[in-house]
Amino acid sequence: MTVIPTLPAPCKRKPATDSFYNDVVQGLSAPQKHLDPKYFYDAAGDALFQQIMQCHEYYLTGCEMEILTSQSPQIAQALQKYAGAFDLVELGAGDATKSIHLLRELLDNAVDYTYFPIDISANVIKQLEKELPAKLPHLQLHGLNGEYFHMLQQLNEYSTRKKVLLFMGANIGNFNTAAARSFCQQLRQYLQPGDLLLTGFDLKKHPQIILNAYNDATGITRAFNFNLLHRINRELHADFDITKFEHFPTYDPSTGACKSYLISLEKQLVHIGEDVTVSFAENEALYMEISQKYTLEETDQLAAQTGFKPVSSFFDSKKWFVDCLWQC
Ligand code: AVI
Repeated sequence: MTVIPTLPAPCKRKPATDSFYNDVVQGLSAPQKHLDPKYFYDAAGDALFQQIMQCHEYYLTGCEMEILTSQSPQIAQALQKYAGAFDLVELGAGDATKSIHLLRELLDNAVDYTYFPIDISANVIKQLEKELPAKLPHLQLHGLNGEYFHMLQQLNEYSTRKKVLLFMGANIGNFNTAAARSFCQQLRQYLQPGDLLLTGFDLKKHPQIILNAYNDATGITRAFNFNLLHRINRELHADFDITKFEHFPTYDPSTGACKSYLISLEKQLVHIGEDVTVSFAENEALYMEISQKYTLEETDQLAAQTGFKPVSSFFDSKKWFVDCLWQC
């Protein structure tokens, strides 16, 4: 006899295995309430981040783009000098709008390499596999859809070639300094002596310039932060009242920590599904994201602490941003 299990009635409570739900509940139950910024990037968050990158206050994208468009020949030369023959692996490849300049330069120099973009979004990888060959017909491309370390592990089983890892866009800034150290140490474990890492850092500069980048006049960064509350409302059946929170970016020039908060404008209760109630005091801060800024000396220290040796630095003309080349 076949027993057909009864399907449970649709339930407003999320299962305990849902990591989004668990992370949100855990973050909102902590003494310093926080949300994990990786959840910013749903479809609406992706679109808002695209708009942030177009904002004139958000200088980071333009600075790194300038480095890639004007210095790809020098970067390509350095990669060949320090690595010889290699494959190019990009963590969080996105649409490769910056790295395409380096990819093209390497192809123009007849460098034999395969490009392995890694991204958590299957859609991103699908798009890259569809669009890049049209732009770079001779490119050998193998997309990897999944979590960085898991994909690096798979790659190590598949290819024994030397690796050049790209981690662009100041993504490392979204870790606090301790987490950046442990991330680099972990990365190092998937690399061999002689492998290279090219990673972008936003540099310390006048505090107002940094603060404005996270507080654009048109309110796109504000909307980007609030989008996560909308997402929680929609996907986890919560009832955040957006009008009762204020976007509050901060920058501490002594530590280089640029942190964004949402401030509760009054004492209030927020429900998540039927089981969880979170209470906010008036003026309580919900910590959303860090975007850590560095000096070049601090990037050198980070390399030294995590098993890398800095071999070259590529700056934009204002020296606001640096792509550091480190070797294992
Ligand atoms: C993705 N990351 C490098 C951006 C940053 O600058 O920290 C995310 C961002 N958040 C607000 N504006 C941009």
